[in-house]
Amino acid sequence: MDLIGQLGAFEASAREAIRGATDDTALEKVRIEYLGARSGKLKDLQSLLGTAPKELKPVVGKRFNEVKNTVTTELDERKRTLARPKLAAGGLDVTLPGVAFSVGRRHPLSQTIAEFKDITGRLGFTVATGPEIEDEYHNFDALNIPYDHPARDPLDNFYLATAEVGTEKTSGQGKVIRMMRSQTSTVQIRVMEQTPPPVRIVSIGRVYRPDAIDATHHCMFHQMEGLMVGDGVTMAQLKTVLRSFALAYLGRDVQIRFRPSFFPFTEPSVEVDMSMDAAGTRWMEIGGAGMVDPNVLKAVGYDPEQVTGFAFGLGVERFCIRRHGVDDIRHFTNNDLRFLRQF
Ligand code: FA5
Repeated sequence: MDLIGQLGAFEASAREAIRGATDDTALEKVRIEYLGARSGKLKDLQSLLGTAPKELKPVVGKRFNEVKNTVTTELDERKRTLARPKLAAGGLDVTLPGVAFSVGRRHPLSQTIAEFKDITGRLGFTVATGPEIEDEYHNFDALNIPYDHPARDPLDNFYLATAEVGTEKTSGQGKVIRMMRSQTSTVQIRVMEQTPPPVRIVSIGRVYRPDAIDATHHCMFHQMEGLMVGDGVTMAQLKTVLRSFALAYLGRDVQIRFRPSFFPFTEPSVEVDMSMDAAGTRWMEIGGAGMVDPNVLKAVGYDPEQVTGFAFGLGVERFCIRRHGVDDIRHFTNNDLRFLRQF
């Protein structure tokens, strides 16, 4: 029999002997007979390895190691089995390994949203919600975005079928035009329509835009809207809230900067960036903000002479990207378990 055949025969016979050993002493005998360092059968086979033809040596060597490992593992397992307490017929062996159930975990964005609510809650903001299927009135008109504003371009929004519904507020030519909301600022309006001042809310949810998708842009993403209206609310408070929020979520090494900007529903307006490295050489935009425009306050029945307010809208994915070093926004929706299991 060639050496490979002999190794196979050794393996088969050792396994049978291991299975046949019914107590420790018998098993120890088997061990010495097959794996004993001085006169075991494996030792005899090992001494034959040198006689194998040169070209077969790697194959034979590999097979020798496999056989050795298999027999050693079986021997150890048998040893453990014999060491277990004997059971009464039909009894439960409490020493058997348990059945491991794989437990799911929350999506990284759901974890982020929960933390956002927690941090803003500590700053005194309560959570409000609004519909993802919106009407143009709440997405644009009430936010002081004129009918001919480029933000309403059909190429920049997901419009839905139109319908004339008598009781709802109409936009444009007397029709209720529905759309997937393009910003969570709609919720500002819905809250102010129903609540007298003061208000201090955040609203976190999905928004939809037919943007070109790349590492930092998606066509469906999340925003956190914030709104605080009351007597004497100031831009300084807005900046403090945004900076405190960003530091609480991202850590104290992050830098936040404000750039002058324009939104039809705030005046003055800013865009907010976060630093992406310690030196502040790379920045990423995280949101827009500003003091609520008096026209918006009037449209919801507030008196701009009595109250002022600030509002902000932050990109949730962008925060999560920085916190966890995620290199592409698409990971959040690819459903790749290798990514999701890291959170
Ligand atoms: C707005 O949506 C305004 N509603 C923000 C606002 C609210 C201003 C209240 C004033 C007062 P903007 O379009 O810049 O602004 O979007 C805000 C943030 O959403 C961006 O800074 C970015 O972080 C995120 N964002 C925008 N587009 C995308 C996209 N395609 N994919 C992922 N995140 C996006």
